Order: sequence, then C-alpha cells, then structure tokens
Amino acid sequence: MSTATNQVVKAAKLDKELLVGAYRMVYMSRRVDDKEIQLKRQNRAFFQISGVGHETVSLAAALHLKPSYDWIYPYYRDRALCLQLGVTPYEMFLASVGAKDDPASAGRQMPSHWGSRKLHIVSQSSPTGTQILQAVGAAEASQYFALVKEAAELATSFHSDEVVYVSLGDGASSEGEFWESLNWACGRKLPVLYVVEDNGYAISVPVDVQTAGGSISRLVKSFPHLLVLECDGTDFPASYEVAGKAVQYVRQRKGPALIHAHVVRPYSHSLSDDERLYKSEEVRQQEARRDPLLRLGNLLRQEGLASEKELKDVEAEVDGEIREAVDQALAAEPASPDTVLRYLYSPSVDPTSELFDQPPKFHGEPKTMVDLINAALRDEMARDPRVVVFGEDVADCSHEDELPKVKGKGGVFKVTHGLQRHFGSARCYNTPLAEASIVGRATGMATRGLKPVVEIQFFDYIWPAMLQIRDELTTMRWRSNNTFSCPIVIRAPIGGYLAGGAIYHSQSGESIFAHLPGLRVVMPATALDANGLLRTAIRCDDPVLFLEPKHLYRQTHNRAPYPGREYMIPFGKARLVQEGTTLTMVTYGSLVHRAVQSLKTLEQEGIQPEILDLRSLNPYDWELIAASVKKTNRALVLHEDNISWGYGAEIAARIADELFEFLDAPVRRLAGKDVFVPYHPVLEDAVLPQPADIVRAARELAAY
Ligand SMILES: Cc1ncc(C[n+]2csc(CCOP(=O)(O)OP(=O)(O)O)c2C)c(N)n1
Repeated sequence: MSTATNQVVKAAKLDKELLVGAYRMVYMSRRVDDKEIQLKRQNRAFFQISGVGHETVSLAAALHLKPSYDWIYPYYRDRALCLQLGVTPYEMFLASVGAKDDPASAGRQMPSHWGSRKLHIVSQSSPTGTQILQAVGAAEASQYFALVKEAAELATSFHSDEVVYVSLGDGASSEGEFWESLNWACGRKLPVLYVVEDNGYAISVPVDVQTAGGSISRLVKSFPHLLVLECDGTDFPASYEVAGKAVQYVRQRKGPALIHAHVVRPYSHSLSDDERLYKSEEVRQQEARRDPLLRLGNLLRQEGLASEKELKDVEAEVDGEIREAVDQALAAEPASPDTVLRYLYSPSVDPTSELFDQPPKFHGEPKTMVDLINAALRDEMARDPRVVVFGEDVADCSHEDELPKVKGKGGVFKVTHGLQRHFGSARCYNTPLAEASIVGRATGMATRGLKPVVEIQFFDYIWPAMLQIRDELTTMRWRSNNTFSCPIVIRAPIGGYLAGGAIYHSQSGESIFAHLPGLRVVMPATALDANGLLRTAIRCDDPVLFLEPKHLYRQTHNRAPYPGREYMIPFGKARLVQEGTTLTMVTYGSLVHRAVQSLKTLEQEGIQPEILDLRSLNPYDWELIAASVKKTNRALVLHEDNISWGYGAEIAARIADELFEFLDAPVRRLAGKDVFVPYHPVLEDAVLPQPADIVRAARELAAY
C-alpha cells in the first residue's frame, strides 16, 4: 500500500467496519459476475458483461449516495454500486436467466441493464451514453421542483439536496450527447455527479486513440462550475474520499461534479470479447496487479484491520448467499411469451377511450392553427404545474430584464408566443441548439413526473434526437416492464407547400416514426383538431410525436373558434371530411385540403369520393377505413411524404389483405415523389402531390 493511501485511510478515519463491509461488497460483486459467467457457459444465461475491475469506485460512490432518495443512472459496469444501493444477488440472477420476476425488466433486457423503481435506479439501455442527457434531465427536474413549488407538491419524490448520479465509460465520453449534457448541466449548475470509469479501453480502442490527449478530465476542466476530480478507481480509500467530496459539492448545489476514475477491465469487454487479441500479456499483467479486490484485501491485511481468517469467513458467507440466490433464480419461472406486447403503452390511461372524447364549447372568432395550439398550451400549463415547455427559441426573450421592452419571439412560428411572459421563465425557456439534448433531458424529466412539451424547430432537424427517440423514449416503459415511463410530447412543424423551404425545411418522414412501437404519432389538419389532439397528447401517459403541418398554421380554410379548456379528441379516430360513394380517399395533414380541392372537378364527372382525415397515425382508425372501403369498394391513399416504404404502403397493404373481397379495383397510392423537396416553387410542385394529380388518380381508379 502506498503512503498516500495510508494517509487517506487515516485522514478519512476509514474504520474497520467500513473497510470490511467494502471488502464484502466488492467480493460479492466479483462472485456474482463469476457465477453469471458460469451460467452463460452452461447456457442458462444468454449474455454476460462484468463489473470486474470497476468495483471499488462504483461502491465508493454508492456509499455516499442515498438509496430511494438520490436518482441513479448507472451503466453496465456498476454491479457493486447497485448491490450497495440494495439490489440483491438474487434479483441480479433473475435478470441473468431472464425470469418473469426480474425486477429490472422481466426478461426483456440483457443482465447488467439495471433498473429499480424502489431504489430510484432508472432503467438502463444498451446505447453507450444515452443515459447521460436523461440524468441531466432528472437533475433539471430537481431544479424545476425547487423553483415551482406547486409541481414539487405533486412529485412522487423530491429532496432539495438530492443528487443525480450518472456513470459512463471512457469510450462513451466521446459521444456528442456527453458534451451536450455538460454544456447544460454546467450552464444551469445542475446537481449531477458524473463518474467516468476509465478502464483504458472501449472494447479494443485504447483511450489515447479515443480521447484527445488521452485524458477526459483534462479536457473538461474548463467547464464552469464543474468540480473535476481524478482518482485511482481501484484504490478504495482514494475513491471513497473523492466520491465524498464530489457528492458533497453537488448536494450543496455548487454545480455538477465529475470523477475521472482510472480502473481496469481484466475480464475482457464482455464474454463475447477476447482481449488477448489486442492487449499484450505484459499489459494484462500490469492491469492484474491493480485488481481492486486484491488491493482491498491487501490493505486490510497490511493495516491489521482484518486477519486472513476474517476475510475467509466473509467470503464463505457471501459464497453461501450467492449459492442460495442462484439456485432460487434457476428455479424461477421465465416470462410468458404471451406477455411480449404488454406495456408498450400505458396500461392505465387509454388515449383512444371515451374519456378523451370531450365536446367543444365554442366561443369567439375563428382562429388559426397557430392560435389554437398556443391556446391549448396555455390551458394545459395553467391546469398542471408539471407542464413545462422548452426548445430552441420557444421563449419570448431569454433575458428577463429585456422582456418588458420587447414583443417576444415565442418560437420561429410563434406557436409558443407569450408562454414565458405568462407562466415565467421556469416553465417556458430556451435551451441550447441540440436536439438530442432536448429530447433526452425531457425523457429524464418525465421519468420524474414532469410533463415536458418540447419543440423541435423543424421536423427536418429531429434526427440528432433519433437515438433518444428510437432507443430510449419508445422503449422505456416496455423495457422496464412498466416500472418507468417518460410520457413527453414532442411538437414538430413538418412538411412543404410553403414555397422556398427546400430540402431542409420542407421534408416529411412520419412513416419512420409510425414504425416505432411505443410512440403515438399524431398529425392534425385543422386548427380545431390541433387543439383537441394536443390536449389529449399532453394528458395521455404515452410519448407523443405531435406533427404540425406548418403550411396549415395560418390558412384561413382550417380556422375554428376556441373550443374551451376541456376539448379533446381521442387518438385513433379519423374525421369523416366528406361522405361519398365512388371511392375512399384515406389521407391526413396537408393533403386533406388538397383532396377537398379535387372534389368540385370530380363531382362534375359524377365521381363522389369519401374523404377520411386520419388525424392520428399511430394508432389509426382502421374501423372507419374498413367501413368506408366496404361501402365504396375502392381505396386511394394520399400523403405528402415519399411514396416508397411510406405510411400509405401499410394502409394499402392492410386494405388489400383484410378487405380483398370488397375491392373492385387495386388499392392505389398517390404521394410525394421519391426525392427531396426542392427550393424553386415549380420544382416543389412537381415533387409534392397537387389537386390535379388527385383528380387524375381518382378518375383512373373510378374507371378501373
Ligand atoms: C451508441 C453505441 N455504439 C456502440 C455500442 C457498442 N458498444 C458497447 S460497449 C462499447 C464500448 C464502451 O466502452 P466504454 O464506454 O469505454 O465502456 P467500457 O465498456 O470500457 O466500460 C461499444 C462500442 C453501443 N452499445 N452503443
């Protein structure tokens, strides 16, 4: 043991009880890994990734955190942290074998993908680094609860000195989301404790190749308010001391802290990896000498804090506990195959139900879609203090001292205008130009019971948030077997027909999102529907992508008077725009009005189309589609998005499949061409479907 460590032991008054307890935990963590490796080799577990080499720093952090009080976003190496916080070896083995009673996921996720509602360990996924922005969101929720007392009163758990822990590997610190998270956490002085567990490798990539200069702590030192501490994470006393300082700094609300802990990874990356392929024997032996279990045992013996016998007794006791836990887990029932579809959506709040079918109580003059979306946001923010609005440019004016002197921005389309002025800067604010950050943080906030309604400025720029949407937002409830959820609303202006929008301000792409299980996708075509559907989106318990065809924002043809504070439209209910007998047009968004524009010509030719506006794309109103096609025997699916692999392909396939015997003609589709929306209006017109194209397609179908 080094003299430095010796001094730390003395200075920190690390007593025997603490150190022997730590040894017990590190040993337990190690043996659970060893046992799981054995189970994998016996084909009774199906994956293994270990926490070996990371145990002491992980444990040291846990010893300073409070279970069921602080919020924890660990990564897969944090077995020792989870054990210390209260996850049992039995529960870990339930995850190894994929048992029905596995509290983390009921057999849906790989082992070491931690999750415990009771202990505030938020369900973890596999993408490296996605947990970081969510942790920052959870810390932002903490700050929000401190500012908005009425929201705090509704929180399931809030403590003014709580800490949000998040860990990651050295490799994950290369993800852009890590840097986005630091920018906001430091800018807002959020209570986040980052632990970078640097084992020198990301699978086979060494840290000097991974990170400029080879040291993440050196790179982050200039972030304001960030306490940066570095330690040997295989040295328990050193790790314990550093973790104590960092947790205290965060509890005292001085800002976020980051511990850069140097650890080792002697068991290869996972059981699917063999590190001998890229690490020499010499390097491996150097690492083996830093084994945290070995070091802690040596410290105890050398300091005379525990005899060989005492340590052996501890080990024997743990071995017995593990044997019992594994036997029990092996006897546990696997999850039943008929549960696989369970918990994609909220089991308690059904947005397709009558509860969400509330009639309008009109008053005032007709208003545009922008006005009525704004009205719904105002109503919902007034109704529930947990509704919070953020995004790029959504506030009126970030600098509050300037606010009385200006009219206010309120979004590039003015949809959120006046919300900051009315509800205050805590409830409507601008955030950095970083879409993953917007969605990732919102996800973390929603996990803590807030209802973020965030704006992606243009649908064309939703892609940086795609990993958060596809791998986090949509999976959270399902992967945690309904123990965590994140019902946020993402509003995004979408589509073309505005002229001049070109490739990056006019695209559609809803089918990509409708394809994702776990996400509700809505696209209104009128001001009234936008108002009623947004209220449903905010009050429902599922994540919703709320797509606003921006071309329709200020059109006079779709205006309506304000329908009152309780007006709601259930999801999955189409609107019958026009009754007809010749053919059924199934459409939504900007093509609804274009379909209506085709009516005059078609009716002159004796063709009477029935027009359905789907309004919500997932779920969608199959009942009304089927009833209409059974009546008209012909179907034309219309949308603005590219035709190939588009939303219409699914609808057309289902009509062909389930209504074949009712059809007198093939199911036809008319949609945007398979190319990007160009800048010049003549070119844009050539790409997007026009009323004349609809007339032609309907005429051909009627004549078939
Ligand atoms: C976004 C993403 N890219 C790639 C992977 C595959 N992958 C899993 S772990 C890993 C290396 C992670 O290294 P590091 O962050 O240093 O953590 P360590 O495993 O070394 O503790 C990679 C590339 C992934 N899970 N997620």
